[in-house]
Amino acid sequence: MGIINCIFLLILCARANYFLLSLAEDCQLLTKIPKVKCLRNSRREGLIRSRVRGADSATAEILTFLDSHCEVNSEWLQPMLQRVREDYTRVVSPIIDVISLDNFAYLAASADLRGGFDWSLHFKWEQIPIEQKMSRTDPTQSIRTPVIAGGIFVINKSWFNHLGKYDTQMDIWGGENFELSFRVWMCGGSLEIVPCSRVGHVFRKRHPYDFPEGNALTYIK
Ligand SMILES: [Mn+2]
Repeated sequence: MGIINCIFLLILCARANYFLLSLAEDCQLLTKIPKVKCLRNSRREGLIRSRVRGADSATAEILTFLDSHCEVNSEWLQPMLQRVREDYTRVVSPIIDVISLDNFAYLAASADLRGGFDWSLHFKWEQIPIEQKMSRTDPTQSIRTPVIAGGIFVINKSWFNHLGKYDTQMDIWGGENFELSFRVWMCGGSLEIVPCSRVGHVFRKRHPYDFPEGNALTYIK
């Protein structure tokens, strides 16, 4: 825990008000855990504005964003921190393993994938090109990726601020990882997946909350 300065729990309030009232004491309970601070939105703000709020509150040099439905492995953070320490313009993510939605079984993901997207701006994993694969002599070497998945990544806080953080006019989630990825490349940084770092993530089949303006419109915005 020595490398972690503070853990911010962001409570996004994605549910209806009656649900919030029943959870009114959750912050009081969670902040009994060492280093945990709790930020609760008073109204629904979505992931993007909530994360900016968390980032603004953080005092550490490096930020790690992590979805709530994740399970980390031992020493998952150090390999990513090292890459960002060596070059603050690197934005790095782990290999994201799959936690089964049905029984929470932990399934290893392929280490030969990088981030991509289709023309409706949906994130998808793609095989790393054969030339890149052939040139990899060391399996611990980082994998350069055009875009990162939005849920889990590490970034230098000053670099995040320099890039303009997230566009807080965006609602809920959907396009923020592309926007940030494009800014990183356009501003001379780089994006990579660090294979020595693995984090499990529950990939959901549907969302346990609604998109008031509709899924597609929110993405495009
Ligand atoms: Mn997620």
